[in-house]
Amino acid sequence: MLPTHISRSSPASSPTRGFPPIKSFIGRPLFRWIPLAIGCIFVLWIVARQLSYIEWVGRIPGPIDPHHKRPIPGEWGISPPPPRPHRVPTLWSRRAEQVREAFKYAYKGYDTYAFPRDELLPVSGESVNNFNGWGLTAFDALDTLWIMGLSEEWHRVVQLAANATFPCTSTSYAPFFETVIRYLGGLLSAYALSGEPILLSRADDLGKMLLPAFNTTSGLPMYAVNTVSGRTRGGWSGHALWSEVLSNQMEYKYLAHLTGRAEYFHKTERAMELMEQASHNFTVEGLFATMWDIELGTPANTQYSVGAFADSAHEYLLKQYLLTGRSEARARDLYLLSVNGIINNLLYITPRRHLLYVTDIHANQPSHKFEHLSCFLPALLALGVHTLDLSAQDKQLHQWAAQGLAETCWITYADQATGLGPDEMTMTSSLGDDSELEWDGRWIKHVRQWEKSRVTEAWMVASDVPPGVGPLKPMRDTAGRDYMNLKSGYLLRPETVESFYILWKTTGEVRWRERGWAVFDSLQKYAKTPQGFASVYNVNKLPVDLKDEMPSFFLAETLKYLYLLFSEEDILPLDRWVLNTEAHPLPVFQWKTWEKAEYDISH
Ligand code: DMJ
Repeated sequence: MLPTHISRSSPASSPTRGFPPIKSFIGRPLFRWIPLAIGCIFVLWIVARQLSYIEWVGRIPGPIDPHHKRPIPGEWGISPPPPRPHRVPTLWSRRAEQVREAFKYAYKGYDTYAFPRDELLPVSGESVNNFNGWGLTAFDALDTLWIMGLSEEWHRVVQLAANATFPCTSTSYAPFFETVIRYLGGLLSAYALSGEPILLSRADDLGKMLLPAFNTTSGLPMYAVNTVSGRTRGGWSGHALWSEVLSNQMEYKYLAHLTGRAEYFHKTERAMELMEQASHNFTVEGLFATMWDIELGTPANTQYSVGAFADSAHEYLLKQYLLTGRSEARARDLYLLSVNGIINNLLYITPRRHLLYVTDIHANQPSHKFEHLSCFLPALLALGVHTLDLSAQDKQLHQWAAQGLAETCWITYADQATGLGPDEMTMTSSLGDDSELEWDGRWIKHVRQWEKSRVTEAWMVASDVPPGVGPLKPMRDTAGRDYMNLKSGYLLRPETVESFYILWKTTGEVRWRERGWAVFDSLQKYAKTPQGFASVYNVNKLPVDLKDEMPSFFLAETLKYLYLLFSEEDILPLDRWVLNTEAHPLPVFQWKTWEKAEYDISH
């Protein structure tokens, strides 16, 4: 007897071996079911797909597990970045593509070795939590992922953001300035670009959690805040730094506009009121102190700068005016005051090469230090010239300053063995011990002298531009450079290429693109590691020594600016987008009638 489950006609016992001809099946009942079975499988497959789609749309995705198999983009119910246009490639679009590849490379290093921690350590392949531990690089890079059309990475970070609760332990604090410009700015710009509502929702959460920073007698923000308890703490100086006070207005005003929460506007605007009051009482006309008394809301020192402690405050005066549809005249007027204060007091030229630089002054004494951080200033000046209704004379002066400063920022790269720029320099401010002549390097004096001589000695004046503006030639010999590297490292900072980008956009002069390309070339040659890109210890030394850090702003800013500089498309038109100090684009908006009434905006 055969066991019951084996049929007598099973292949093993069948006398017919091999695959029978199709014809022989026609008319047999089993074959007639095959099309129906295929149809059913197809319908089930469609239903299954719909279910998983509904599941992704309908709920917040689960917690991120970096080792978990990644879901396929498209099944997430999150809008993907738009497809990038297919055009005939040009020299510059190919270069933009190479920047995109470099970005992908750096991000992959972060994704592989560091996600969801804050930053990659690109030499050791380790990671570090140095800004709250919420995934800083991912948040900071989010809008660049969108702009470059990297959908898989984009989806993963949106999922991370969707789950973010922005925790602090009972003893930890989130630094207010950095958290606003990097995390909040990152979320808001990614929301503005993609329309993904969950990003706005998280931005609103974070905006609220950081608000206690403003609970001071003056209303100026504290250095850091515990996002859970709302406790705050001051910084090392015991005062508020000017850059920290005035680098949250773009983010909080845009958030106020999107959410209708008036509190956001009022809290962030308080610093603007205090700046206006201070402007009636300047120690040096147009210059705002680098430190502010957190209780009184008044200047706490007589140091003036465009570099560390001050930099982005200058930026936010103009940029919040542009962002809010040019409706807030106070911001514009304070920008013009401050920028004229800079031109009249902080700009100098060196005696031999006539390098134009911006320095800081303390109790009326210029330090003659020039920081890489200050290399954002050419971009700001050029943006002001491009967007504001300035007199012809001011336009010219501001444009010369922008051009000359960007030229110096460039030359501090081009002079070095690596082609990368040092973080800080001491500029030569005298003719040397063997000279009996005094050198007064204040740029505005040289400009006025040059203007006079153009009128009285026109036949002798060789140049169309005043000293400090003309083109410079790179110099390898350190002795004749007119400056010394004080902090010799290149920290992957964006400011110089940021200025190249804005100068290219506003003047159309291709030399800014060429210089950006030279910087990118050096980055590829000297800063690349097997895991990402690293800061360089000494820009004038070959072979290079690399520092084990890849700051998030390298992805948020440096590579974004280079990509925008080379792209043939006008991805972020300057009249529609304003980039915050971390290069996160926010869209220009107009206050509604009720908002103007509520916020007392009259222009
Ligand atoms: C960035 O985080 C921001 O641009 C900030 O305003 C100052 N500098 C760093 C990069 O150098």
